[in-house]
Amino acid sequence: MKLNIAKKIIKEHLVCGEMIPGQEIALRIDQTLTQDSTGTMAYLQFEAMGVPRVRTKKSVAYVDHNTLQTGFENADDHKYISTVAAKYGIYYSKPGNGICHQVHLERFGIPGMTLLGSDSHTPTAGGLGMLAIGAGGLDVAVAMAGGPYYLRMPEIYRIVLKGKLQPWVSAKDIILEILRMLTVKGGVGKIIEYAGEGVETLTIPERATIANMGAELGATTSIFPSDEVTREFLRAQGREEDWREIKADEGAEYDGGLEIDLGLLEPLAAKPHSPDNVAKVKDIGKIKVDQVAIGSCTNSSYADMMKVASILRGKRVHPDVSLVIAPGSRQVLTMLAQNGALADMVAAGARILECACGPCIGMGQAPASNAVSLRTFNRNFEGRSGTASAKVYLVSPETAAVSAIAGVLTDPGEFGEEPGITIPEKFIVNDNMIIAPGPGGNSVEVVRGPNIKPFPVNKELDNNVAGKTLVKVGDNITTDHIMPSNAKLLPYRSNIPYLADYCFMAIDPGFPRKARENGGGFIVGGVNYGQGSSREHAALVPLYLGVKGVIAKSFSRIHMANLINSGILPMVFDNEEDYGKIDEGDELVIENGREQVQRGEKLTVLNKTKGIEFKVKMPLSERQREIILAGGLINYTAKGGGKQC
Ligand code: MIC
Ligand code: SF4
Repeated sequence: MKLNIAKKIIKEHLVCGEMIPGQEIALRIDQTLTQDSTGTMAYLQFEAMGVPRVRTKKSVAYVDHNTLQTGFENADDHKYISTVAAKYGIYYSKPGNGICHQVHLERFGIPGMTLLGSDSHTPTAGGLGMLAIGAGGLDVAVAMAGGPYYLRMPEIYRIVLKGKLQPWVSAKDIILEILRMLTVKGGVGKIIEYAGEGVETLTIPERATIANMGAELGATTSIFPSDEVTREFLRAQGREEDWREIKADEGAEYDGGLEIDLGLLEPLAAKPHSPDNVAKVKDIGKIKVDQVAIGSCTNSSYADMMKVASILRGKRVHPDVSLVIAPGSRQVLTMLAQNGALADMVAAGARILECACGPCIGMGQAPASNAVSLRTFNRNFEGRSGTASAKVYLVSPETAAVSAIAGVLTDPGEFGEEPGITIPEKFIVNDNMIIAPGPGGNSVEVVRGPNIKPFPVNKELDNNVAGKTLVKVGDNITTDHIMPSNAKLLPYRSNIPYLADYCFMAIDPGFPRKARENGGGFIVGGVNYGQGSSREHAALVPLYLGVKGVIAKSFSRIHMANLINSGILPMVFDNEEDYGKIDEGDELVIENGREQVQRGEKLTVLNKTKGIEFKVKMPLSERQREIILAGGLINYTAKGGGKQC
């Protein structure tokens, strides 16, 4: 049988199930990654499993999100993660070493392997030909304990890249064009596989930029072939032995696809407040810019930074613009420092930030009120920058740097000739901020700070599931809406009771109070509910507040899995029109809910307030149904569940 790349890797890792789109499959996981804002919770859950040492080929714990340390909380969490890592055989990447996805690409990613990460941008490693998937922390904890990762077999969607990019057009513009075409829900249920002669013209960091923002399409993951370009990248990282060729068989089949002529693309920007709200930079016009932020796991590679430095060399950042730059890893920063590019940035007036997520997750650098902020990042959801009224545009590093000088949004083509940059044959490799695990075990004491609180665990599903509609929201609600993250809240990722007061803060600040007063209830949502981050806090916090179910028009993949893992019913309107028949405050009842779930058919929900009934679907596998009945994955596993298919 002729196989595409995704199916080749899935086949090699298939523990059970068949590669039929929509059917549940389970995959053996070779590597895991966590970052600190989801990692603390993932390791608490891993510890609860009582496994003496991780059973993956390699597990890495990064600290890159919560690095502000405005109080003891973050530093305590870092200590907790580093001691857990030492005890259980996990590599620990210290704060300052870089953003997890950039460092993983440089130092650990291996073509053909599977990677499960507690961060939605884990697919970045797809640029290297890895099958890299983002998941909730609990799923990653299970993988560390040696369990397989369950998912529905995605469709494999091929994007053929033809031709070559014009000067000043970059990988970011390719993925923005794809987002324009497919929208933020266009990738749901799909693995995006890249093919065509255009792929050979893209470096690994460029491929990684594209794979990274596949998360914004809602895709399960994105993957590129592993070819001579991949080999060169690994050689430059001193890891040529990790290379293996992976390409699709001639005549391999796909479930769908599209073609893009790279030569026709122009610099693009995603306008506020969605990554798919894309237009040509020149059509948006010369809007005044207040802030430019360059970095994040999307665009912080050596080449990206060198392009920026070359544009800034000998120039001055516009007096009205604050330009902040965060190189993606210490490797990148070291190389910029050694070749003088860092000095060019500083001389032009850039503010240099540490190698971390920083402003991308609202950890500092919140823009001024109503400010326009151009960012090379991947998400521009309303309020995510830390300033509710800010207008964030997502652009390429070239557009960002040129606009920082001009003070207005500018098509980089206006700057003149594109500066050529050369990529060194060898990158500077210094892994002394990565602590390899020793023998671990009882010789290591895990240090827990006072901010680490127990995580909530659900109880078995009741037969009568009833409660009020606590909130009714629209389409494309993100996990940033459900459980916001910013410099004030991120330190509390290991403290669910604290976070609970901020659930749905931007949409309905009264939500936590209503949930408490009513002893929990239901959430009603629109299309693509829970898109964005992998944070399981967007399920754990509602669980803590007593939420029993979410009824939506459709769900994003990771959030739906997190709801199931928490034992919260994820229900899909059988008839979308019924969405219009529920109002906030309506009393909903699922009579004999437990039996209905057991029967596995459509559930009947009674809207007692309006005196009407409607049907909802629960598109769950038998295993997922059992998890819901048990009250979440932890209970299911404790009760002897976790059967291997
Ligand atoms: C994000 O970009 O939203 C994050 C912060 O990296 C999240 C993880 C988190 O919420 O901790 C993600 O993408 O999964
Ligand atoms: Fe960090 Fe931003 Fe990437 Fe999330 S999207 S991992 S916050 S850099």
